[in-house]
Amino acid sequence: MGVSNSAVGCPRRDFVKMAVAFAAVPSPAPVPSAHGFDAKAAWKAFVRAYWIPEQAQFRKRKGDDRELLDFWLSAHAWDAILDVSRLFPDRKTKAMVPAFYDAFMKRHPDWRTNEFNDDILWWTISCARAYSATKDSRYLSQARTMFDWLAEREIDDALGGGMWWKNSERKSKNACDNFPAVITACNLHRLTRERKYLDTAMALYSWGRGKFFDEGTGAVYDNVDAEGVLTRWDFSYNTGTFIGSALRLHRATQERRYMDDALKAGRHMMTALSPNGTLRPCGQGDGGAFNGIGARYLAELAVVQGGGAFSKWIYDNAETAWAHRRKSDGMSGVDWSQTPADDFDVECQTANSAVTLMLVAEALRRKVA
Ligand code: 7K2
Repeated sequence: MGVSNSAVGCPRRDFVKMAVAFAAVPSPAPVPSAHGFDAKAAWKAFVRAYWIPEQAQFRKRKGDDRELLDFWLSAHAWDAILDVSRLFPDRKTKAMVPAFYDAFMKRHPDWRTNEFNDDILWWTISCARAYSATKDSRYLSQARTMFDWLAEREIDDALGGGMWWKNSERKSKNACDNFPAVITACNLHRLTRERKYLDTAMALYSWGRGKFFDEGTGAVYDNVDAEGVLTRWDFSYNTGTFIGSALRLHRATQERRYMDDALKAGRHMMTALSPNGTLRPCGQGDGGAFNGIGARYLAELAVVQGGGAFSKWIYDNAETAWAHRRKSDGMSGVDWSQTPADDFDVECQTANSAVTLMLVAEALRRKVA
């Protein structure tokens, strides 16, 4: 895939650029962008289809307000709100940041009652981002309290380290916990400068890399059970959070091995996971969110690489998804290279993945991660 190795030793200023991304956004771009996608229009269509203003939450399916978007999927929707409030700031979107959080907290006042540790971690990632964007201390405090709770009771020496998948049982340790935990810990380290977060991040990364990362192919496998048996599912979201983890540890330590890992995993996403160049569909349900997560972190890699194959992949995918939105409501579907049929129920998280792809492509175009 022709990714130049000369770009591996990434200059420090690029990471600084990433760190201050929320603060410094180049002036708004002309819309539609020169790149054949329109992230702002995609976002507006998404809000029209799924946002319930009276509840400040997203509906799961168009035209049906009985079911709201699930716990972990809401974190990714909030991430998109954070993207938009940075890229296209206006009063209405900025107000969505606290409104969505407050309404979610009403639905789920104590996250520790959720048995999925990964669900909590997606939210701690978003909370740390929201704090960077707004400086509202309750987001930081929530991220810390929840992460500290998980780190204290859900990481142990069984299987040599790592975090458990569920806080209600001890059956497996999964990539979808361990890399989001690294991302959260790195974010908290950057925000608090407390060394314990970096230590936790490095320990979890090293354990997770040893268990899940295939050094030959760049794949990031899914989980190990309590007996240590590896399940080799190969999902874009795990590759994505592995990349996000490696990039943050590279930024914190300047050790090149982390960047090498990120590059290898990034190439895997662009090749094996993208037959014909477009990220392979993962269905709806939980799978509907996977590719948005994958794209988010591949775009971070593209930003620090400053152009090249990763950027091209992001733009190509964004253009493909935009070109295959349907006329009736502007939604892209499960497969970014196929226009969804008018009677197909695109679930909120599936639509959000395509919107996220376009938002991170827009951020990349403006050179902010
Ligand atoms: O087996 C885990 C994970 O390792 C795997 O990648 C996915 C594949 O399935 C489960 S995680 C699924 C849960 C995530 N948190 C929210 C729950 O509602 C959801 O079942 O899909």
